[in-house]
Amino acid sequence: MKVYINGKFYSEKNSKISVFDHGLLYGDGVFEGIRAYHGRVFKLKEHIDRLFYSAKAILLNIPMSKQQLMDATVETCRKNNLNDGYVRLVVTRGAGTLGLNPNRCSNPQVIIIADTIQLYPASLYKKGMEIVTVATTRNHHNAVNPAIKSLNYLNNILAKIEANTAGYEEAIMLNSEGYVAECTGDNLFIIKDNQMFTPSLSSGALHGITRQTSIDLVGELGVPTSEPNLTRYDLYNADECFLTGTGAEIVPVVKIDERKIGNGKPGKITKKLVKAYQELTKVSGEPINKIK
Ligand code: PXG
Repeated sequence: MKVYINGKFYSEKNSKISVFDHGLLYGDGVFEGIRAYHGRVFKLKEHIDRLFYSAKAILLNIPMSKQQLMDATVETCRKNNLNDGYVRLVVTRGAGTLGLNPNRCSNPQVIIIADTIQLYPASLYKKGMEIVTVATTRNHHNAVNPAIKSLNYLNNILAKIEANTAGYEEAIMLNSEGYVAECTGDNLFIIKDNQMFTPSLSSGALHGITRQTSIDLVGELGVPTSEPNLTRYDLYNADECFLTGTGAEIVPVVKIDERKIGNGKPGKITKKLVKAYQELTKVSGEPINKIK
């Protein structure tokens, strides 16, 4: 594997970052998780845009243009012969002194790793996932805004630990007002009476790229989406539920806090969306090898 760091490629063994990097010391930095399908980088522009928004929010200056970063991402896939897989883009605050002050950090580190990912077993997508609500509250937007895809994922990890210790793969996180925000690494959707609902960004959902794609694809099926405050009661009484994320893609949910959702099987619209999403990944994206 060849890893991109600041414009150069290194072997896995030689891919090294300073122990004084504030990305490590304080989780001070931002990242993106991107997929490649069939030799194309899926939704690359959207991911790069979001990375720059995250960086802006934490006053981190990415030392490259968007186009340069897109080119570097595609180049990293090419160098690794990655036709289908997962790209992790990381920008850290860079090495500094001990102490929080980001102004003492000089060089933001731009890292691109091209690898594979499988978050859940294939069987789970067929039979659907059972998930639970956990006690860990999603970050308040005045603390760390959930829109920022920062290197500090402890909020999500704590929720994931709660789910795992209870014997579940994924957790529903509520915001500080008790409304549904999202899962630890995925956005959440429900379908009720042929309408789709998902938590708004202001209720603590990440502006998920798979979320937006799902809203668009389900819209094409004639199902409108709205973003009201959602309570657990709304989830329990939904006809269908599913999660969306770059890593997990579209995951049907069949049980929430032991309440069966719909008939306890992946829903009709959910299954149509899974299919439409797979079709889209076949034809869309930035080609890794320009000559096709
Ligand atoms: N919410 C959170 C908190 C996320 O981290 C999503 C929603 C879905 O957003 P996208 O843009 O991916 O549709 C995410 C993204 C992993 C992993 O390693 C997690 C994500 C993406 C890729 C890999 O668990 N989460």
